Amino acid sequence: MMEHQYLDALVVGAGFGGIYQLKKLLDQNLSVKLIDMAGDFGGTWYWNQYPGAMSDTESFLYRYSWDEEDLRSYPWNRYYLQGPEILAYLQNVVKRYGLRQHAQFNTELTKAQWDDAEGRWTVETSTGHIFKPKYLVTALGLLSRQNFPDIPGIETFKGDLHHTARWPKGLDLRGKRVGVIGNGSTGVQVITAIAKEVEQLVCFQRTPQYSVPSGDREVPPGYREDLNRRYTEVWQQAKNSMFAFGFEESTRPTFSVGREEREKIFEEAWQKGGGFRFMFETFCDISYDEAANEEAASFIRRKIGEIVKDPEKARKLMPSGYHARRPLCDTGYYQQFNRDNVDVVDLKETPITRITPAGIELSNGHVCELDVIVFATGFDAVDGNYTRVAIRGRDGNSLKEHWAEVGPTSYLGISVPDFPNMFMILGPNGPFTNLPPTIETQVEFISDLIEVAEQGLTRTGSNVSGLTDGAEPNGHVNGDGQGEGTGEAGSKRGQHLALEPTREAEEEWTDLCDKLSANSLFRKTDSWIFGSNVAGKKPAVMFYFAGLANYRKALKDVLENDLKGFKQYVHV
Ligand code: FAD
Ligand code: NA7
Repeated sequence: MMEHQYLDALVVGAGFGGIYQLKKLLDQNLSVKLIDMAGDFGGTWYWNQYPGAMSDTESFLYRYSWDEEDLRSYPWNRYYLQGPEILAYLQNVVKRYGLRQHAQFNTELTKAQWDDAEGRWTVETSTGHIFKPKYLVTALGLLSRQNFPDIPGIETFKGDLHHTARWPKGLDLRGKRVGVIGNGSTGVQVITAIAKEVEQLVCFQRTPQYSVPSGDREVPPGYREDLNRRYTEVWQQAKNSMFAFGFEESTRPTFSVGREEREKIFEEAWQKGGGFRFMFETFCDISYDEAANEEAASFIRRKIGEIVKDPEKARKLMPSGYHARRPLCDTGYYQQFNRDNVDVVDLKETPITRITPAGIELSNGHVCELDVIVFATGFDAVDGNYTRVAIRGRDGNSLKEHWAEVGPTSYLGISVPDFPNMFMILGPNGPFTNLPPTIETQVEFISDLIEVAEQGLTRTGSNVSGLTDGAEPNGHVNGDGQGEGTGEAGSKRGQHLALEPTREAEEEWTDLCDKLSANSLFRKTDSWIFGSNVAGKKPAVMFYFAGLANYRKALKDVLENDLKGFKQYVHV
């Protein structure tokens, strides 16, 4: 059995969240290790290497804000970033800050247990390594655990079968008969990218989507220079907005303008591109007012009708109901259905009955013969990676058990009662936004909490408010890897605080999130956002719908008011 490795902090996950958290805690002179079950850094962008993978946040905001030199000089030249570019960007950050030496890959957290006597977590991994950190920061990703529907006969298929979130490098689809199940953001991207190269493409669609053009193109000359001049304000605006997508959300109700003006506003948004822009920069009430929503929805339906030439395909692709899922945008999705080699199957009319060795069999008996089946079926989002493994708190209960009745709950989307010094990045009931700015906000808050907890080393008493002046440096080994290794050298023993939220704080936050989304049409529409996309999963409120600016205020309020909502224990 391997010896236990004592650490100040263990960060799990090597995406946007884990990378920044690792850097921040190293900067705080703590001994830190990062693990990921992936083979390298990148998180989402390591796993999702399917053709067409692209961020639908514009390039200027799908990155970290804190490295000003990198912000202004790192090369990109289109309005949106392709998956491989984002992966390269993250790996460049890792290189720039020498983070690789602190990371261990192909290492999955399988179990974690809080030990009250030691004031540490015991973390077991798939490789047999056991870590004993004082702080466990989980950056497991909210769109990371695959949803792989269990379709009868799946194991009998003679061809290749791939989930988009586990795309094999270099898979060549040229000349193949390909079936894609799913048409969410991922399905739309992969379908658009492969339609022109495959022999035949059959899209198995359960629910038609509302998608608008992304507006992706090269940025014009002078764009970067202008942005570089304004970057400070650009981030300020984003962090003080609802969705942090880089535009002012509209305050204009849909019916405050006449029909002609409305049409003009939608048309301009369609031409400009961007799913969030179309929904939130045009009018303020599309996501909660039924009549306003129908105006936006019917505009998109008319566009689909104009684009798709075959009336039967157009009928199948036509969405009905609310436009109230995560807004999508594309680089020519509906246009692909004008190709003779691309068809769509409406799974509500003819459900899949089973997968056979030759392909996919429908309820009408027809078998679509295929060489490759692509599952673009999304994720067990938000809590999926947490309930999959056994993370057990003070009382021995797992997070899964803690969440069994009410659904995934937390205080601030970050911490959970009875799980001391465990901090989640993008945990349940965090803000629904462009994610890097929210991730940064959470990483910085978690780093502040850990700083406070560490000051317990040089202080007595558990009152954090008494710890703010004159704290001495804690003398931990710095982040260059020295002192890591087995034994206690990597994490100096002494007093530290264990921080966990009170049950009341968790309840209040949960109630707030419930109230904030009560009127949202998103909540009345099945999708991963409210946990209603996976068979057997109980729908639940999983996001804070008051936006990033309000969220940042709430976190500041906690820090300025003696860690309001947190209990503190001293551990020696
Ligand atoms: P991730 O990048 O998901 O990283 C989590 C890591 O944790 C993974 O590498 C995983 O292997 C690891 N992990 C999980 N469980 C364990 C375990 N038990 N042990 C060890 N390791 C574990 N967001 C936007 O804001 N804008 C976009 O345009 C956008 N586009 C997206 C497109 C796609 C195709 C997908 C899938 C997501 C997109 N997202 C987008 C969301 C995206 O996930 C976030 O923007 C961001 O990348 C999340 O970073 P993260 O570090 O929190 O998690
Ligand atoms: P999504 O948005 O959850 O889309 C998944 C798609 O897969 C969607 O069309 C689903 O249909 C379909 N699906 C799921 N299960 C099945 C089964 N059993 N049978 C047929 N079709 C199924 O995931 P994405 O990966 O596209 O996007 C997730 C987020 O990642 C996205 O919002 C971005 O933020 C990035 P449904 O619509 O549920 O009827």
